[in-house]
Formats: sequence, structure tokens, C-alpha cells
Amino acid sequence: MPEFQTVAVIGMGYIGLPTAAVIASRGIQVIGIDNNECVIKTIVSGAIPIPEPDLDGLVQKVVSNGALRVSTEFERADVFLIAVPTPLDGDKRPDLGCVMKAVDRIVEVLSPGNLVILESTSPVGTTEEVAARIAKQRPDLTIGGSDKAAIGVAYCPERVLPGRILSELVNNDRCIGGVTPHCARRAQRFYRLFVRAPCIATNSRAAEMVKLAENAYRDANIAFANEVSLICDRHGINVWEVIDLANRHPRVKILQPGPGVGGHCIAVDPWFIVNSAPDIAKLIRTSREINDGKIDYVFQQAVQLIEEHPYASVACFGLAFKANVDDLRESPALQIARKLCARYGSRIKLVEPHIRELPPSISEFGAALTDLDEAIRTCEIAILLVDHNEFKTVPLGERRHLSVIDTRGIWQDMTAAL
Ligand code: SAJ
Repeated sequence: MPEFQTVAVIGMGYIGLPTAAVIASRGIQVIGIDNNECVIKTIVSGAIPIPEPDLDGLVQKVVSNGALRVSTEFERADVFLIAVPTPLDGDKRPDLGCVMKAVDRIVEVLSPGNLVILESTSPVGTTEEVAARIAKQRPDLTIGGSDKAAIGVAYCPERVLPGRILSELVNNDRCIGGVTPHCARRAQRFYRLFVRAPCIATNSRAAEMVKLAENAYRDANIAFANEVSLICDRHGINVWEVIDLANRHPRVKILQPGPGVGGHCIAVDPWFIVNSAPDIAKLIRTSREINDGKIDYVFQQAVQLIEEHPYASVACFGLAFKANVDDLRESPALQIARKLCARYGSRIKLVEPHIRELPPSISEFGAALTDLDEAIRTCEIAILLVDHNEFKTVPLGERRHLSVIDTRGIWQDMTAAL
């Protein structure tokens, strides 16, 4: 009999839903659990609550053939995979409330021999806490042992890039940390059912740190690019040219500066490290501060340009947290646009081809979502905040009349203020 016949995935969001769909497509019975009724209804109706290429087709297929069921209720399964949010609280400390709530619901249906896997980005030691929480509530069960009845507990961070989730889910290497070596090996056998790349075993604390280090590494590298951009501005040098030329060195690969770092991962996860070792994590904290500092820097640049042209209409190009997505979470572009709208109201036009409606946090200032062509035709100032493909293809001839702040380096032939 197969070792893993039924899997419960808790959290039907950016990671949980694609993971559940991929596992279901391998012929394993999956139950997707989410406490949000709307999310469940959306999936049952054959739609998906998040935009992701090709995910709708896969979800429709596994829902209609019965391999994936969704529910707000927890039920028995061989494997419980937790993919719920771990946001920061107001003091930039990790909020593990959703993880612990999920664990408390899992223990109610947990049976001997089950495997519990945490995928949510978590501070070091969280998986051991999960194991201790299970042990406390279910003294009838043993945890981590090699006997068949023992509960396995492991941490396996997700690594997928939004926009490429389905491919990266099966093709990226996985790092799998058990609270005991036996747990790691069991979780390894589970991931090998649907991951084509190496699944490498370690302990849970190392695996938790791997995830945090990956995102802090990217944040620090972007911070380097952002700091170089500030220095270039001070010296009146074109940063895009400098980076392009520096990257011709065989061992140099500077990333791209921008208006700051957004999304629900890179702008958040480094704080988990800073919180756990504030006296040591100096570079990681400073990187966060440099990247966050770009938001106000770009805002001030924009204000200066707008004040120099008191009668000009202004368009912000892009609100998403990065190119070619509609995700506005932790978006520096959205924050800059919002500050400009708060100051200049309906004088600011907002261009975001990936959304149909503005979020209330910005529409309250009377700014309107404007079509790309109309914004180019009617505005004199452009604040380019996101490097969407739609913006890259606007030819110089169409934007010659614009005064531009180009935070992404895609309209360099016309940049006025960088
Ligand atoms: N950015 C720059 N300059 C660059 C690259 C990115 O300013 O040269 C900005 C983007 O515009 C965006 C932010 O950084 O605002 C983050 O974008 P991203 O594409 O670097 O990363 P995410 O947040 O979409 O996904 C990251 C990935 N982590 C790493 O690359 C180490 C992904 O693999 C993770 O699975 C994901 O975080 C996550 O869920 O943790």
C-alpha cells in the first residue's frame, strides 16, 4: 500500500493551492483546507482566488476528477502540509498565529503514523515548537521516532517565484528539515512523489534558516544596487550604465535598483532573522532600511519634479510590487503612488494594466485608474515605478513630451531626474 495516500493542505493561497493541485495531479487524494469560505467557493466553482499562469486549468482538472476537494473543515489524512501566512506584527516580529491555529486543528484529527510538514516561512525553532505543541496536546502519540506509529514533523520551505509557480514547484531543489533524521527521510519520500529535482535532507532548524537566508541574500543584493543608485545620483552618473558596465566583469553581477523592495517575502523575511539575532544581523537590517528608504527617496524626487511644473498632469506607471504581476502586497510602487495621491489628489493618474479596480487605500484620494495611452496623451510628468512589459514597449516618439522619473531604468533615453 502506498505510504502517502491522502494529503491535507492547509491554506489555499499562493503556495497551498498550486501545491495541492500538483500533488493531486500525481494521483494522490488531496483535501485543500481554508478558513475563508469565499476562497473555497471560488475553487469549487472552477475558478482560482489568485492569478497564476496555467493554475486555473490544473485546478479545474483535479477538482473535476475528484483528486482535489476543498473544505473549511479539517479531516483525517496521511500528510498535513501547512502553507498559511506568517506576517509581521506591528513591531516587525513574526506572527505565528495562523500556523499555531492550524496545528491545533490538525491535532484534533491526527492519527498514528501521520506526517506534519510546515512550509510557511518561519523563524528558527518553529518546527520544534510545532512538534512540542502536538506532543503536549496528544500525549497518546509519539513524535519523531522510527516506528510506524510515530508522528513525523518536518520543515520544507517553498521557493517558487510568482508567475512561474507550477514549473518551479516541480523543478526546484527542495531542502527538507526533520525534527529527527527519520522525519526528514519520511518527508523526503513524500516530496519525491511530485518534485523532479533533488530533495535534500537536513534538520528543521537549518531548513528554517535556509529559507530566511535565501530571501535576506536577495534583499541585501538589491540593497547594494539601490545604494549604488543613490551614490550615482549624488555624483550625476547614470546608474544603469554603471551597472551594465560593471556586470561585464566576469565575477560581478549587480542586481537592478528600483523604488524599493516589495512582495510578501523579501520585504518581510529578513526581519525574522533580525528579530532572532538583533546584535549580529547588522547587514541584513541595514539592507532592509536601504530598500525601504528608496520609497521616500523616490517620493521626494517626484515631489520636486511636480513642484517645478505646477500645472502639469502626472501619471504613475505601475502599482504592482514587481513586473508583470497584479500583486500589490507590500508594493513600493503603490506606497509611492499613494503618497503622491494624498498630496496631489486627482492630479495624479494611475496606470496599472494588471488590475481593473484601485484598492480603497488609494482610491480614497480621488485618483483614477487610467489607460496607458490616455496617460501618455494627457500627462506631462511620468513617474515610472514598475517595469511591466507594456511600458517597455512604449517607443521614445510617444513619450518625448514627458518629464520622466524612471525608477526601473527602462526609459533611459528620456530620463530627466535620475
Ligand atoms: N527587485 C529589485 N531589483 C532586482 C530584483 C528584484 O528591485 O534586481 C525587487 C522587485 O521589484 C520586487 C522585489 O524585489 O519588488 C522582490 O521580487 P523578486 O522577484 O526578487 O522576488 P519574489 O518576492 O517574487 O520571490 C522571492 C523569491 N526568492 C528569491 O529569489 C531568493 C522566491 O524564490 C521565493 O519563493 C519567494 O520570494 C518567497 O515566497 O519567499
